[in-house]
Amino acid sequence: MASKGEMMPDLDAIIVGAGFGGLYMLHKLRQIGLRAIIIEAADSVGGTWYWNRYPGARCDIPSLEYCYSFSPELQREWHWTERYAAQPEILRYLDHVADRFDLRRDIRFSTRVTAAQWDEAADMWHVTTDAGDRITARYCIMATGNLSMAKTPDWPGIEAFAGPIHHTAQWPREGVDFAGKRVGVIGTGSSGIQAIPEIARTAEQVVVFQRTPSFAVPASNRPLTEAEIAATQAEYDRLREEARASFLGFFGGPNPGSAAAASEEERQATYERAWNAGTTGLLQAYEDLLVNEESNATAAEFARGKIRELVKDPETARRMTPQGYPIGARRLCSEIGYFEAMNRPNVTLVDVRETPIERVEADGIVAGGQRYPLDMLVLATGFHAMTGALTAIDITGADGLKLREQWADGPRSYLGLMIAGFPNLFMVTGPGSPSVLSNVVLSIEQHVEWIADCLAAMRDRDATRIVPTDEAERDWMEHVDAVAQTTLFPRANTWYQGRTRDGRNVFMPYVGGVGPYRERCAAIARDGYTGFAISNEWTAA
Ligand code: N01
Repeated sequence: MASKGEMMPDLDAIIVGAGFGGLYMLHKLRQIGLRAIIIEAADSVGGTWYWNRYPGARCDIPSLEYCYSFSPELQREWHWTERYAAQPEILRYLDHVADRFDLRRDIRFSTRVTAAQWDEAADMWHVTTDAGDRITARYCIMATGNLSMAKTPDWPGIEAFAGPIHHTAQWPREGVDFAGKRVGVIGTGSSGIQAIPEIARTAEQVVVFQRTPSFAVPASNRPLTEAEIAATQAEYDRLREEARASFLGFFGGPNPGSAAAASEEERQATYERAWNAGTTGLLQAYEDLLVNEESNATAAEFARGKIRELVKDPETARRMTPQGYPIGARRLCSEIGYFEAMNRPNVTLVDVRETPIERVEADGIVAGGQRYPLDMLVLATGFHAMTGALTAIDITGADGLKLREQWADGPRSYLGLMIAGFPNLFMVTGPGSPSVLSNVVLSIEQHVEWIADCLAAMRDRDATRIVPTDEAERDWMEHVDAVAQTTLFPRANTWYQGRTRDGRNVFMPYVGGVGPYRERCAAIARDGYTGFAISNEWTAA
């Protein structure tokens, strides 16, 4: 390892990942005059929207909100065609962003970062890739996404399945032909619920293997009109500002008042309107739905009633009806024709809690003693969420500290931005920040701008190392947990939870609200980066 004076790093920063986070990070670092590159495993940009090409994939936050705000020109020139854009359109948008800001020349595609090692003597990271690169950089910025490491079940016999197996998050670029095929779909989270109706349209037969039924609301998707695009364009600045100050980072907020306090009649009318208002509608019907159990139960019962109305076979409806967890505590799914698809004669539901999957055979799955002949499997089984992409990289911080070990009892961070013991390593929307429980594009922009401001301040003061103190990290984690416990989120078993080695849950996103979180990050920076230790004594830690 080199000493500080001896060796300068190859680059100011290495950014890992070319999705929404990495692309803006690169643009921003260039703007402040830093030398940076992105290293990206895929052969093009897009991140989650590159990989998740399964049929039916689309955003569940309105397109006019689920896009960058940093460039007024970009915001003006891009015209979304649908209220909730489908994956190909979002990918086209990110391709356009990469071209418009000339980002590709600083992206190494088809290259996976395998290791990153902190060099304490030289204040830099040594980054290794599967292409054999060894690159040094002062800063390493993980824009690796919260949902990017696909999770694959390990049922006995799965390797012997003779037909194709497609994970929704690793969908083949050329698409998949389901015609004449008997398709087993495993998983009924957001991905499965979006994919199943599309697969059922052309497959000979679909067998859906469901473990936990999800609450799902109609997407109420439709083409955007010129008039509504113009109306949003005219108000964009105000709407964006309000979203930044809001709880979830959306345009508009929840209706004031408590569901529990409303009359039954008023509640039903409100829920009925909210049901058709798009994917964020129902949970915004009353402001206390995610904190008041009694209120939440009224919304959950309303959604259960909809399932009973929409799913014709009472036994299938019973199995599909979520019980035992608050609505919204697991990600509320957005559906287009999901419940109707379950009425089709070519679709069968298997409840794997009642009849567990025993094994996979060359041409089928055996569950609960029954054999389901299948030609193809679609795994909509989700992700090693929030931590998987980071722990997949062999990250070694100060004093040989391994991130995998540091996070063995769940992720720890200060503000979801940095980790004690890992100097100059930043995360874009890391665990401990609002991230997945917000409009994530808005949260990405906030992190990117905070990180860029921090690096500019470091450069201006000739500082070469920043790291959160153990104490600041501990206090932040206690706060993240305390806030989560005031909500209903921890009452569900979800990918929002990490696990300690002794089996306790660790709630990972920060649910204290986008607005208050932003305020706090801004104040910390303004006050000289409180809670951080910075080299050359420029610190208010
Ligand atoms: O993954 P999930 P996802 N045997 O983890 C089941 C975002 N997203 O890809 O719930 C049997 O939600 C698992 O069962 P259980 C969004 O934030 C957004 O669908 O663990 N079943 C569950 O049903 C979302 O929340 C959109 O009991 C197994 C399913 O597989 C997040 O990504 C679209 C199993 C996994 O559901 C993840 O969604 C898509 C096993 N061994 C995704 N293992 C939008 O709309 C897992 N399951 C924008």
